Amino acid sequence: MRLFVALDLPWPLREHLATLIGGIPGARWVPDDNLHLTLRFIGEVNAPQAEEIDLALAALRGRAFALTLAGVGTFAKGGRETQLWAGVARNPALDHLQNKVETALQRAGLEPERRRFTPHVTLARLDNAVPQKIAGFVQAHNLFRAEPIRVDHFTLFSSRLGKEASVYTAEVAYPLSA
Ligand code: 3AM
Repeated sequence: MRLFVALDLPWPLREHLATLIGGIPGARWVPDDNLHLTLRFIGEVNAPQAEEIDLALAALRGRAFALTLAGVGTFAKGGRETQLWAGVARNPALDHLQNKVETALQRAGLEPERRRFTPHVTLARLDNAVPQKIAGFVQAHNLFRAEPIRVDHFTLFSSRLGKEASVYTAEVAYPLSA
């Protein structure tokens, strides 16, 4: 199965994010149900590995914290913008949790993640979008700032690649203490 660790987002926040959607022809917008903040992509694993991963994540002790989504931006590959996202206001508690997840996953036998953690919520994939439209969107929504949410758990998701959008299933939620 294909796994990743993420924060799910409460419905009112997903609803708020959904109001940003639109105005970029050719963008593939993420369905509201799929909006999440990835802590660590894992990829394909077999059942024994999945079990190890679950055990390691269940042993992680972390504290609940507040999180605010703020700003929008893009990731680019080979000089082309590929991904449009909502950003996260500076959040040492989130970085700390991500670090703990990374450590737990290495304990479960995964190779270290080489890429730096850049917290974001993907809003759209931009395969065929016109750069001026993307720039316009970023300018228009630069001051986006959501209500803070309380993060009191993180989640192991499985992902099935669908034709239109991937189908994400929350497999296990791991509580963070108050
Ligand atoms: O949270 P976002 O949307 O940035 O792009 C995938 C998504 O990221 C990413 O994992 C998240 C949950 O599916 N992803 C998919 N395949 C990946 C890979 N091979 C990957 N990240 C890194 N390497």
